[in-house]
Amino acid sequence: MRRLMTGLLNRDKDTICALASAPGRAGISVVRLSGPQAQVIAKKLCPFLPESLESHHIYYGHLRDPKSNHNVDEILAAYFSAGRGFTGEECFEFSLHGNPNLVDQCLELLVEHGARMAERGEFTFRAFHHGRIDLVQAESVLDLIQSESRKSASLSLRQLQGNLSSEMFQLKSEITSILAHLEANIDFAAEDIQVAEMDVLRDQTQALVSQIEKLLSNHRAGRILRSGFKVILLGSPNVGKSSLLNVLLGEEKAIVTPIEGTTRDLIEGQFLLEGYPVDLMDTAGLRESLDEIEKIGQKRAREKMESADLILMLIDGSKGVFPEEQALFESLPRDKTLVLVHKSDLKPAKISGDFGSVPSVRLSSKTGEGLDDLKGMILKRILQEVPSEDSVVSVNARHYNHLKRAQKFLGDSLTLMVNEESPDLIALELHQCLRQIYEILGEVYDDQVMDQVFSQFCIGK
Ligand SMILES: Nc1nc2c(ncn2[C@@H]2O[C@H](COP(=O)(O)OP(=O)(O)OP(=O)(O)O)[C@@H](O)[C@H]2O)c(=O)[nH]1
Ligand SMILES: [Mg+2]
Repeated sequence: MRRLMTGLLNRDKDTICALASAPGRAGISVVRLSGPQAQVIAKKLCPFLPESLESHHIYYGHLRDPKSNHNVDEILAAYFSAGRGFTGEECFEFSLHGNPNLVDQCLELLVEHGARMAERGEFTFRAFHHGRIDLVQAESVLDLIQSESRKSASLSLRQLQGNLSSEMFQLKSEITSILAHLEANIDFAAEDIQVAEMDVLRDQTQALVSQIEKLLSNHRAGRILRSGFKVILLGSPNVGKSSLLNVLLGEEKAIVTPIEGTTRDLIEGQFLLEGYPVDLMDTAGLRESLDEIEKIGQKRAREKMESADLILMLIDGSKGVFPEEQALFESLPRDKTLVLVHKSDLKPAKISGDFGSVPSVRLSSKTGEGLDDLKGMILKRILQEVPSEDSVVSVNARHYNHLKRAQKFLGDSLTLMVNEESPDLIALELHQCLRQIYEILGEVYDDQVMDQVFSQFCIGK
């Protein structure tokens, strides 16, 4: 079933090496070596290794250049036999003293004795290729490395342990079973033997449609845990958007001045709210402007508004609500908007705006008044999207697209079943659906997808 990936696969007979820990000076640095020649190469450079190695054992001694007999470093060598380490191949992890010069010498020796430098994600690609992990799990390795909060790390870890993969395997086996019954129907059609009642298959298909629907609904929650709940600050110039961004981020990220039109481009920062990542975006104040740059900034702000999870519309409470602000408010989606009556430390103007049922908070970036209320309201919105984080399955954009297609093929097959169309036609749709699941798991793939997934990794992973 698998198509070969031209780049990395053709070279999988090579033994590869790379620095696996962060570059630079550190307590220790870890160099990885993996591939068919790993043991031969390691034994040339580590005379302390015994003739017969035991998997998952750590050996201690000197890394030595066999040509000069010069000791390079005092190291620990962890050994993993073929099929038992991360890559599925024979593999070593050398712990050196954390000095880039030592690491360079070690890598040079490994290359000199038959290894080559690994490419981005090549260790993980090998783990995938040798069936140690599926593509969904490979992606979770990347997510785990890149996660910026504990919650997103724990989500990635659950995925690495296979929570989404097992859902996919279950879908795969159920669709395959429906197909088997259908195809038996086709084979025995001439003999007029009904293998499985069509209404049973129809109910099973319907249940699968709902199962996929449930997974799709995880997309948003997974995205929030992975890359943050997106909050955008909107409002007229000078209402204090940048000041609020700075207070929430706890740093002077955006420039604040009493001059209208200070912020012209998007300014973004992340903070954690009870451990949930919040992605906060400051925008150019919205007003009629002749300034080209400001106009572009305003256009960007409106575009970002579409993808935001929550819009915070600020007004200056000491000035009241201007007609253009009321008009801006009317153009916002009410279910994802909060109104912030800012600068509550100043003498309040009579608020003449009408915000209907949209909640509002009075607050001041200067004194901190109302900030906890605002945080509480944001958290409440997050919890509405992520009700029980332990049950969230991380459906990324790639999985989402395949699941959407799978759902469409299943839906089409269901319609054909209801209309009592021929089993051949129904089977055709189900095969297409199955293919989408295979693609999620990486059981069939095209090179471009593979390149896209693995090129995001760092070297040494
Ligand atoms: N009294 C008071 N002044 C504030 C408060 N927040 C901001 N300001 C002042 O309001 C002015 C404008 O603040 P900014 O944060 O630059 O406003 P902005 O909405 O980002 O403005 P633009 O970037 O021009 O759209 C500055 O002089 C701030 O010091 C507040 O809570 N209370
Ligand atoms: Mg600003």
